[in-house]
Amino acid sequence: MRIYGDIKSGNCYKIKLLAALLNIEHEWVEVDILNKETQTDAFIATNPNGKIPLQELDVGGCLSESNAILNYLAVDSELLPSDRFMHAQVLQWQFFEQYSHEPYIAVARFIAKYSGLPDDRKTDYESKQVGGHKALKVVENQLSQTP
Ligand SMILES: N[C@@H](CCC(=O)N[C@@H](CS)C(=O)NCC(=O)O)C(=O)O
Repeated sequence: MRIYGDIKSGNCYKIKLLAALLNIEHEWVEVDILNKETQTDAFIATNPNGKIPLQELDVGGCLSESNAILNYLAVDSELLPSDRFMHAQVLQWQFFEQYSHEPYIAVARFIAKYSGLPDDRKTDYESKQVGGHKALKVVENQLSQTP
């Protein structure tokens, strides 16, 4: 199994972390997004959305979207509950992460840490703060109840 990713990206790191926790053998192929390696014809042929992480399965086929990959890898492990409600709660947090956390915190981090907070992105960076803090408050609240 091959995983294409950038270890500095949260979406990719969580795949690497899960693979490590579950001792899943894989080949990690580092992809440079700043160098537009996700936008080549060869890459787009594997993921039309042109994004990492991307999993190339050893049984053939490719899977994109970090949380789809996490679910694929975690099936039948102690990290993915088989109980219906608990499984849905995992999905609930994963959808929350993609809709309410990642678009603010990951994007703000990208602008600041990858791009060096250039002047022409400062307004964009500032616009992510309210949503990011709201998401962190939700996470803090949950962690205070179920640490
Ligand atoms: N919803 C996707 C987001 C993937 C994503 O945004 N990947 C970024 C890196 S974190 C990327 O590939 N950016 C390069 C590009 O858009 O060309 C997921 O969870 O996998």
